[in-house]
Amino acid sequence: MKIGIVCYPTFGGSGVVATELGLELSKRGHEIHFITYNQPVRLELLGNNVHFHEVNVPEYPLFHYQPYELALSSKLVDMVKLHNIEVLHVHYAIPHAYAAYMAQKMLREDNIYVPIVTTLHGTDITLVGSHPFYKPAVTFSINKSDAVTAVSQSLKDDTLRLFDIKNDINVVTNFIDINKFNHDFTDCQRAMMATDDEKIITHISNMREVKRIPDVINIFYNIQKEIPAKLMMVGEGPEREPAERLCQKLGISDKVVFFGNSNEIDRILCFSDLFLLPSKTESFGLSALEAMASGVPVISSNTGGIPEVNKEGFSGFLSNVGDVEAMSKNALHILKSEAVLKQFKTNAKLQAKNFDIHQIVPKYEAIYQDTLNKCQVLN
Ligand code: GMT
Repeated sequence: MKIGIVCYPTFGGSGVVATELGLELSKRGHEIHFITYNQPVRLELLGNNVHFHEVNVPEYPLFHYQPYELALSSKLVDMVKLHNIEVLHVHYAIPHAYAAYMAQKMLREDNIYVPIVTTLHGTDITLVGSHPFYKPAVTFSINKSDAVTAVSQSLKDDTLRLFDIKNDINVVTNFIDINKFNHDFTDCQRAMMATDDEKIITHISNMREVKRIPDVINIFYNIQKEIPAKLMMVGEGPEREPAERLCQKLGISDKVVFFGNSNEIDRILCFSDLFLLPSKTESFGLSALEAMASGVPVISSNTGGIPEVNKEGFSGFLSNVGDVEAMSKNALHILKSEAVLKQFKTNAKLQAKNFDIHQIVPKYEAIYQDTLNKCQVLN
């Protein structure tokens, strides 16, 4: 199949999922066209089956807001015609599903019908999409998509609760290529980060308010009072600076490393002992899955789709949002005993295997084929 993928090309989870999906589909013989404003961060290899088409939005001083949706829908029309793209898979309702619908309408004028598959990732539903300013457009775009998927059952439930949805929503969970996280542990370079007796705690996110970064710091503060430990903070975002100030205030700056955005997540996870994800909400928690695939147990909140990923008492522990004390206690329970830590590491890896890419990607292929079959009736 010739598949157009529209996503946010940044370090967010939706862009990562879209990129990994495109790469795996290309390995399975499909021709993939990424259509977005930058080359996606994890898209290193372009080749015969993987193409990137940049959406340019010319700056025009008259416009207070530059019309990205317009540029995207025009680009989609051009690329579908030029490359005979058969299916458009848009990640994120805002504004991608909306722009794709306009492209579909324009193409229809030329008797081309290209189905739209929309994948909902979370923030497009729970945080931004349900805002009254966007809600009618998001509802419309979801209802007009030829197929809709959500990355967890929890996100599907939220979407049905928050919007007036007439379409079916398929749950197709996020996934992981387990093999990519099968490290050669001698190559971990752990010694660069901590001494042998120190435990390494890691948090990865785009450091927005929803990630509850002060909770991450406070949990670590409690941990390091009882055992030698270091904290790895990976990612960029508005909460990074306040977090650095909090570390100074608590007197733990020398134990906390702020990496910024990194393309070496697997290397960092390779030497980590525990992953913290105390988010206020999380449709899935891809970073937690990546940690688990690296054999890193997860201390998380019990919100949104996280309980579908992190299994209580098996791959880690889950607590109520904001319950720093419980999260600290659970973290110490895992970290204080080498035997317990070893068991949780093994379990984390086992749990991650339930989300192996080879089980999930065929589900998307089936959905594409289904929309194409329906299209043939229309054409
Ligand atoms: O919250 C993020 O880190 C970014 C955000 C995004 O839109 O890229 O992530 C959302 O999609 C990810 C991939 O499906 C999920 O793993 C995250 O849980 C989800 N974030 C939220 O729901 C807050």
